[in-house]
Amino acid sequence: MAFETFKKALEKTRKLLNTRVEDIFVAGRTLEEDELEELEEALIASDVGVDAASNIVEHMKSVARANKIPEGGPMALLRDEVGRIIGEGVSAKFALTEKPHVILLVGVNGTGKTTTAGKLARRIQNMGKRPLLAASDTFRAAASDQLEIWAERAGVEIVRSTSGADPASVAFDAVSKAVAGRFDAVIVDTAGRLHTKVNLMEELKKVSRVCSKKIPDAPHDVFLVLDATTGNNGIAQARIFNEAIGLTGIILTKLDSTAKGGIALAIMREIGVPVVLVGVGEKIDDLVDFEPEGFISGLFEA
Ligand SMILES: Nc1nc2c(ncn2[C@@H]2O[C@H](COP(=O)(O)OP(=O)(O)O)[C@@H](O)[C@H]2O)c(=O)[nH]1
Ligand SMILES: [Mg+2]
Repeated sequence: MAFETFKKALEKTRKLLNTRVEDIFVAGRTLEEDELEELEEALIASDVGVDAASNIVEHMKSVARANKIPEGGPMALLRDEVGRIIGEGVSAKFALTEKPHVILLVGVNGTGKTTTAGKLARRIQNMGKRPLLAASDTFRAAASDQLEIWAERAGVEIVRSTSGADPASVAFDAVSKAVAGRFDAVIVDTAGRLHTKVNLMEELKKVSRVCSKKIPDAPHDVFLVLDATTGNNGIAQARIFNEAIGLTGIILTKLDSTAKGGIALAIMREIGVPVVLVGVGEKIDDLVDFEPEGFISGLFEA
């Protein structure tokens, strides 16, 4: 089920890639230099990253030179190459390993952090576990209200404070409540931009530090919520957040509304942080596991 949903989310990317790849290889099984150059451009257009695109094409060239093109022709070869790149990369599955398992959601404004917090709460509940939401985006009252709506939808508890309160203190209260109340997970929603002079990264580090005051190895996960439609800018964001606070994974949102789904590959390859979950819509159940097999099928199969 999740596999199919995931594939469906890649529809736009697949259309872009397949149309171009079919045009390129219309001549049949030959692999000429200029065709490969066009393929490289098509891959770059789907945002797999310049580096991955050239790596894929270089490999295809050497296979073609050695006359080892598989039965399925250039398309099958391309699929194998993408599979190889994914196989070489990092991977991780979403799981709760501690009780409570503390999850920090970070990212710039509008990428889908609050929505993802709600979806994640539902998902954890579906696993038969009890999550607690923490509204650590305290700079706008509306941000906490928005999370509260998700808490109601998911039917889970929320810790929030008045607008302007210290984000770290909300996180601390939530982790404390989760320990005392034996919750299974805490999902901390944070701000993407601050309306104070405080640096966002410093603020996030403080939120993280405060969690560890209550539970030494918390937060157990720091997920960057990344908007897939931002393309290469997303890579820059991932790099900055990873260097500043250290990420355990990436949640790639809005995969349903972009033809740039190749970004998943670029992130794993260039940043070395696994894409763990994928947002495929605006509803509470629109969050699925990142599945490498589904990703490859999604890119190449109708
Ligand atoms: N199509 C689509 N929209 C999403 C997804 N995730 C979030 N959104 C939308 O993105 C917008 C910003 O989301 P929000 O959670 O407020 O972002 P935040 O500023 O990072 O907290 C909202 O309109 C969401 O409905 C997704 O996976 N797919
Ligand atoms: Mg938000």
